[in-house]
Amino acid sequence: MAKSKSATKEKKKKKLNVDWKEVAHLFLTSRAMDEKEESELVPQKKVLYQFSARGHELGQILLGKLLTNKHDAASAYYRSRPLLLSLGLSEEDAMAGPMAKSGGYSNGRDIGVVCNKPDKDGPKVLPMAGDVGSQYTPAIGWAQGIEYRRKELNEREYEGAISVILGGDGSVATNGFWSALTIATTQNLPVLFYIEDNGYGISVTSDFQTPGGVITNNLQSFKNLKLYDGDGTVPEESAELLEEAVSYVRDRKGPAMIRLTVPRLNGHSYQDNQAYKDDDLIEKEEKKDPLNKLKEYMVPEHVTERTWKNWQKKAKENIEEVAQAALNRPEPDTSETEKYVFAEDKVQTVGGLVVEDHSFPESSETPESEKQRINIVEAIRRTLKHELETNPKLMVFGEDVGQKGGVHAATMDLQSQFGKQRVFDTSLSEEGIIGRSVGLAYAGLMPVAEIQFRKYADPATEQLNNCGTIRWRTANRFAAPIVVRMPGGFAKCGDPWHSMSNEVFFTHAIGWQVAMPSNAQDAVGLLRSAMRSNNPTIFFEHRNLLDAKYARKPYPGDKFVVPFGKAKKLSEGEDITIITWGAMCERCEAAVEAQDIKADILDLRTLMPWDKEAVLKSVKKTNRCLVVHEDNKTAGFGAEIVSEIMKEAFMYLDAPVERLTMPDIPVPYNVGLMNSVLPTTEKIAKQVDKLLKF
Ligand SMILES: Cc1ncc(C[n+]2csc(CCOP(=O)(O)OP(=O)(O)O)c2C)c(N)n1
Repeated sequence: MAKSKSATKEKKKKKLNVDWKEVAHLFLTSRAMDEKEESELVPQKKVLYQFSARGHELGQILLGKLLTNKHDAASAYYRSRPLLLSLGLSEEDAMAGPMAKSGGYSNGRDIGVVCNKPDKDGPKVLPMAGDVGSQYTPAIGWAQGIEYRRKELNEREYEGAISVILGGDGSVATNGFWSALTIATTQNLPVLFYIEDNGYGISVTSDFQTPGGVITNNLQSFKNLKLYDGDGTVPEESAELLEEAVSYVRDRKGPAMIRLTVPRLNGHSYQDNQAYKDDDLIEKEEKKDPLNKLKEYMVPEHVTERTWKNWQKKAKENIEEVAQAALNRPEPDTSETEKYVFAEDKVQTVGGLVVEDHSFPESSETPESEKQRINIVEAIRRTLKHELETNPKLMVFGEDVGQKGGVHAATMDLQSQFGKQRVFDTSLSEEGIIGRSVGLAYAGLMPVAEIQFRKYADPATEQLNNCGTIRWRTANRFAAPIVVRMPGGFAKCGDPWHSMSNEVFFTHAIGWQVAMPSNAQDAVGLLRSAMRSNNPTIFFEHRNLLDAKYARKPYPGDKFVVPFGKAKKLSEGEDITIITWGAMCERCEAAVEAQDIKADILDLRTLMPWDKEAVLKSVKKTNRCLVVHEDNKTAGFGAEIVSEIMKEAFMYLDAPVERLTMPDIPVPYNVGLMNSVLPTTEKIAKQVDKLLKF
């Protein structure tokens, strides 16, 4: 049973292992930074976004000093700069970030307090994000990664490592918080939730975020969670509670949560004037300033008043110099702004297999065909199996993926062959599945996640979007190459839930590769490429193709890969170019066969990147083009293709480039309704005919 505990109630004082002088130095440094920004740099518009840490510093600094294992990681948020300083972030980087100067943790790409620390040989700070609550689930992935490397890969250096998540009292109302809490407590992961309760979100009080306003009270009955509660402004109390909480998690007693109350001495951000707080409250908060409490604790028992004043003066002088050095840094190079959306020449510091110098078995673009044809489900299963066999860092998971083998049977028997650490069920939280994948990838593993149906990736949208931008946001310091398998599209019938494709969403999201195989051979090659890639990939499994005769092909061998961005010609001809992918390939082929014409049918196979070169080459030859897709029309991926053709091949066209797609509605359930709106063979043939006669 979880138990809450306050250090003030402890009778016996523990001997603390704290270097208070260092804590004071870091505290004064952080405070001087905030003050410099608030009094000068923001008013002068040299810093455009400022989120003050004033009031929150003490606990963060103490926590940072407790993160001593090389494989510890913290997932923090915009008010966490004191933690980063405590973990050794350079003072100049800490000030240059908010100034959007070059270098540092994002090279001017991200708001300064949304930072990261990719220390190869020490504790890391995982890339922060602006979305409140999104910091939780990646940290869970890191924790699971620690345990996987420790237990499954027998890497002793992961012994005792922990994952820490920092969040405010507002963040406990988010999906990410609950998803992470569920995974941590059901899987008994080494995670410490560190809640900085300043009583407010922006202007909304804690009792709107959790009934009664105190999250640790409400979690008393949460199984497998140790709770600590205290005043984050009192030096000894904070230090003692934090030491206990960190040790509890390090000793593998289970996950824990510590809630420390702190005053928020500024508005939420610089722009927030706190008009929603009355003067009394503001005064009360000022009185709770942890800097005064630290001073009271240290002067005169540990140092003299004079020494303290001297430290304070020195910290201010130092920050003047640091700020000037940061201001002197050059502006970021505009010619590099588009770099690092995807992996480039320079390898990231943290995340993915490439960082681990992982070497894969040989690969080949030439299929070694067996005689027997297999369906896509079997193709996926065999490819997953082979990669699981040859890559101990690869794991496969999702809802019902374990014993059941997935609701589409693509992971059937994999758990019994590879064990529950490598092939496992997850809780019903897509945000949890994707966020956890991101953390696992940071930990140097290759997560292959299944989302049961495309539409059910919706709750994971925040994590998916953030995953795609990690490399760019951190200027190539971090990356999270993961594979997300997701079945979708129509099948025996349609419906708005299981049958959506909406692949265009992922092509528009930044940093994702998108694969949409139309047959078993390509499924093998693309999935293998994805699992060996240094970029995240959405791997779309079309439901109507999973067991379709059209999609059955011989297994192309364990080495077979299909590179991304290479279209496949399904038929050759001069009359017209038809561009398509997924389940529409079969229909386009049938439409052409039914007529006495010769067409280039291009199966794009991947939409990001897409084979523009092959498309333009073909259109320049045939002078006519039809794009066919199942996704709805407006701003569908066809619009992108057509726009490129118009720009690059306009002078070659003998007819307007047409699109045949679903109208802008969800896929209907009734088969008659569904067929009335899907591009069918007949509709494709008719459209081709129209273009040929133009
Ligand atoms: C998903 C999301 N919704 C809304 C916001 C806007 N927002 C930024 S901070 C904040 C309040 C966060 O409060 P809390 O978690 O208590 O942290 P604190 O700022 O008090 O330290 C809100 C609503 C956001 N950044 N992300």
